[in-house]
Amino acid sequence: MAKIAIVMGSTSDWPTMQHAAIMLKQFGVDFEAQVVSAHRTPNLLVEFAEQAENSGFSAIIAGAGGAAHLPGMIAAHTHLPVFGCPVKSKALNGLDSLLSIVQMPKGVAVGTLAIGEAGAANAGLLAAQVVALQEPEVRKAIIEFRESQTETVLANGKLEL
Ligand code: RP5
Repeated sequence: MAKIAIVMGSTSDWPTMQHAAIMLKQFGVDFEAQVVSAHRTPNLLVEFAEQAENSGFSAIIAGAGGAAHLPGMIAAHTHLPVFGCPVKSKALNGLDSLLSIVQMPKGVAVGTLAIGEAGAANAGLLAAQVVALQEPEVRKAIIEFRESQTETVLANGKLEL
């Protein structure tokens, strides 16, 4: 079974990044989550990214805040798909994180998600969709999730004063 790596710059990113993990768990996709900091553990970053494919990961979700180099640096050291999650920063509310992650120069790709919890959850969903290409059970779980989401909206869409 394929598995997904979730990495983040700090333990302080986990309240956001756990939403990627929650989504993967919901679809029955295995994952491993760990702190890998571009600034504080640069050697670990290189080692992790270079070994990620051999370690059995199908994609990497990378979340960071502020001057958020982590997703781009990981993408530079692996051929796996990398999904970047801008974590809300204290000073600039995550706009700094978003711009740091999204503006990758041509030739090295990071798929950038929204700032914060929604982006992390959608990174989990996207990574599960990658796994679903090979795993029929995961594909089925994603289709059921989407159908149930649609039904919930349709059932609660009428508004009254
Ligand atoms: C980044 O710096 C991390 O991704 C985190 O979002 C931010 C702040 O880290 P801490 O000072 O809370 O450890 O590297």
